[in-house]
Amino acid sequence: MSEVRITEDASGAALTNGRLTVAVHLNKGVFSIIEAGSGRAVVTNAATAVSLSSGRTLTSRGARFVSEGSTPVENRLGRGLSVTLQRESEEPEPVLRLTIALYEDHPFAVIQAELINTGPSALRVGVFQVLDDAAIDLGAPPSTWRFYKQGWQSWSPTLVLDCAGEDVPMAAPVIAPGAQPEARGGLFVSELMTAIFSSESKRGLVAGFITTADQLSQLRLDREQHTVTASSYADGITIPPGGRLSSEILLLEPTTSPLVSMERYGDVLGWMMEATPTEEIATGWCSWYYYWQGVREEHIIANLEELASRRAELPLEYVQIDDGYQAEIGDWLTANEKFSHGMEWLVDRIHERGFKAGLWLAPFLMGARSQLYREHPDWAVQYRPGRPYIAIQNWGQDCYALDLTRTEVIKWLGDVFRTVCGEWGFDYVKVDFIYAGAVNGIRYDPNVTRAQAYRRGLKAIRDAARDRFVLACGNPIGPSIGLVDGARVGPDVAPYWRPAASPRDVERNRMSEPSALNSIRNSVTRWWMHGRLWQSDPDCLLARDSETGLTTDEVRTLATVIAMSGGMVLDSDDLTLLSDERREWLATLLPTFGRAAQPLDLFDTEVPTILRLDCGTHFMIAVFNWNDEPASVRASLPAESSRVFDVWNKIDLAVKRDAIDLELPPHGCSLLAVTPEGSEAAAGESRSYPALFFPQPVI
Ligand code: 9PG
Repeated sequence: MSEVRITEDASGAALTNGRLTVAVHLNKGVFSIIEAGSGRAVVTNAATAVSLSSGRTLTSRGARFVSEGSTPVENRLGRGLSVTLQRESEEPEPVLRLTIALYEDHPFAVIQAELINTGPSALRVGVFQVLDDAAIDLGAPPSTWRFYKQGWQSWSPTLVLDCAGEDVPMAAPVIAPGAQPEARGGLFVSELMTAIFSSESKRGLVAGFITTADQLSQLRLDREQHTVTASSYADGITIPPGGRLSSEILLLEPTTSPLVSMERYGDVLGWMMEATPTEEIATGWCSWYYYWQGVREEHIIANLEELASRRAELPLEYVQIDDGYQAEIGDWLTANEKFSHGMEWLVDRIHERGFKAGLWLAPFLMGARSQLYREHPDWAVQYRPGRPYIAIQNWGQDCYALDLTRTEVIKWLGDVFRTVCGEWGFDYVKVDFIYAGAVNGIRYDPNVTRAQAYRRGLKAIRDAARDRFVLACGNPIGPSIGLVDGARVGPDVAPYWRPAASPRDVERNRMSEPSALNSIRNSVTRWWMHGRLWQSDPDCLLARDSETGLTTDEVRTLATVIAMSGGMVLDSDDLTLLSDERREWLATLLPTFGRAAQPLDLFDTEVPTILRLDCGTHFMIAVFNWNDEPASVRASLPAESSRVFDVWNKIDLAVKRDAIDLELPPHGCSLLAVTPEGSEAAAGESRSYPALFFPQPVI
């Protein structure tokens, strides 16, 4: 790649870095993005627009752009050049500007919209359409396109949809933000980012926001018009006279390697949001998926003792107490009668045994029955004036969303987490249902967006928890980046494969409900987040062979997905009841490798079937059968001539060339360690694999 250059004349401006060219058509108020090598215009006729709360919309399309010229830029993305365009207007209107930048070393363009209030009175801004109905050309019709639908929060389904079919509707406020378009044929919606790829032309586009602190964002594809719109929500905040407001920054990358481009997008998003994921992956035990809300302190102690007695075999770090210890939703500092010694006592027991202690809270929720709500009914976000906003109905009550624009609420959050981490000594907090901080309601301070309110709350937790591990759960993806150590990336796992009594035909509407399959889907499709935005939590392994609806093959599949996610490894069973064999399966995931496998067929299917991880000395390859019947599959192998070890069956499949034929049971998988023959790791007589990713040095 080379220096970024600009050429300008009366009708246009062209910015290029040798990879991409951004061509601006000044007299039409639109721009195009062209692959410099092939000359293909992937994005054309792209305008930028803004909608004011008054209902007025300003768009560059049809107006003219006036170029303010180019400016060298140097920031986290390196060196580049930007061009700023102003929408021309005869009327005394607010000024809409668009800045487009290319960088020397990157194959993408970044663009940002801005509104300047040049008038005498305040303006309220609804939403920026950073990209407004931009035409997409992938060299093949939209019926061949696939759309990566990125969910709004942890539990929201994330999957690749066939554009010949239809989108899957999502309901606010739990799994969708309160800004969903009317469902209609041919409209596809993704939160934060998307990737669109034609299975025929093998060309695509990654489009996503790379800043997320201030505005929620959304991408929409209109299959009938072949257009994409990228929205950045200002939520009606005010620009005073003379003031200005920017959208979040959008990245656009035409691509023929969508997995690589999505990983690069993740890198950039992490850099821009100053995410600093640690290499050390958290491991532990969690009470939820065995004891549920019935958990008692005796259960914690029994599992702690079991862990302590098997430390060598099961080197887990955290003992995490989930939902069920608290007096009420909101009354976090009062333990209920099942935890009669109190939480500080329990932390001491956990520490005494040499483990770290974790605690679940839902800190942005306030249960209708809680003392917190009785004392502070005014702390709830309002749905309509005088009506508290119900963020979820759970635990047999309405749970309201906390208003994080109130300073008293921020102070209370600080007090809670200083007590939990400082006084009680917890080393880890699982902050759950925190999308509640970003619901679309009326807050005390109307000049704070949903994203900003949410981040104020999360920042208060981050600051009070100091260096303790903060695991987000039920969290909006974008605005959490940079403030948490770990984040759940899927719906809850469960001791059954599909949502209870869910026949296949309604499955598509239930992809956010607890089930092993729903959890697995997101752990695989959100692989690119891990190690870039945070360490991902694929949710717990349920290794048990009794009190479960999961078959042997399903448990192995779950273990395989968790291992290949590279993310956190927590088990949630009564450890005292695990058979030797099932305990060994859990042990197989330790120590963690820490890197995520790529889903090679992401754009071919809704749940990828092939994961590949390059471990340096060898590849780990997982092949899945999501069908309800056995399947024969042929998996291709990376090296021309390879030694293949079947991890779960502990058998050497000897030397294979190019491909391997596998018989997979329903919902089962094969996990293979593949070593190029003749490589050092494959040399020698005997080999054994004590752990998945770290083959023993050859003896
Ligand atoms: C504790 C659990 C566990 C679990 C979390 C979360 O009603 N709902 O929509 C709903 C969604 C998720 C959920 C519970 C209810 O699970 O993901 O790990 O901590 O809370 O209550």
